Amino acid sequence: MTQVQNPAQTVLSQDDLKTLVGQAALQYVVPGEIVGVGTGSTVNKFIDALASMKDQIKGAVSSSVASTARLQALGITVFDCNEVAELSVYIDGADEIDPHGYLIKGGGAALTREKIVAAQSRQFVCIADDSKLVQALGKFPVPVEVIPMAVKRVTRQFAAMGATAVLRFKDGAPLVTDNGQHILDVTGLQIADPLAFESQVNQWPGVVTVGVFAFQKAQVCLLGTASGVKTLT
Ligand code: ABF
Repeated sequence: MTQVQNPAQTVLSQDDLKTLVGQAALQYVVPGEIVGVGTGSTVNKFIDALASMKDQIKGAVSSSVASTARLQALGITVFDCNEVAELSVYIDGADEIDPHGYLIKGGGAALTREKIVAAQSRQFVCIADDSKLVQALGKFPVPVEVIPMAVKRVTRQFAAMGATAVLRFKDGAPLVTDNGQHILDVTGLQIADPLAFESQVNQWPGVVTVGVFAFQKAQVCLLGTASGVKTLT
């Protein structure tokens, strides 16, 4: 674990911590290549920082309509995922991070495209403020992207394991993801084995993506803390 000091010990807000890690992630960007870019407020800080070196990269592959819009507004070329064989690095946030680099993601409803781009990248660098670090995953409701016609059945399957799945709403209607699906947020889970949990739920008919990133875990986690950026590998 390496740490960038905050010598002045200035009081840093959560937004400051996100800016710190967003800027720190630039060191993982390979000049001349295409960068995989996630979604969320912390990633937005990375995107804003990436603009400072946009002439040193070919462009980006984005994980959401929102990130695509932000990248393009800053003059960064966005490539379709199918145009790129492999990415050197994927930079993305998370809702929970455990000491092994296993993640809960999907609070921003972009989990499916995030997992696709993460899988297409050689290195996944997760950036977050230290409030996201947990010893065990599951306190944050696990997002699960589901085909609309399977919502009730998948809800019953989670109930059978003692968990509660709630359909995510936005503006008074069920949220529709960039892929046209719905999101269930699942509480009451004890995720002792993230790999096994992801495998199990992935197989349920109608499940598009589970918001547990165990098979696509982060190889590096940059955590924004009051004393600076801590690197977990
Ligand atoms: C995205 O970033 C989501 O998968 C995750 O839920 C979210 C975290 O957002 P924020 O950085 O705004 O806390 O990758």
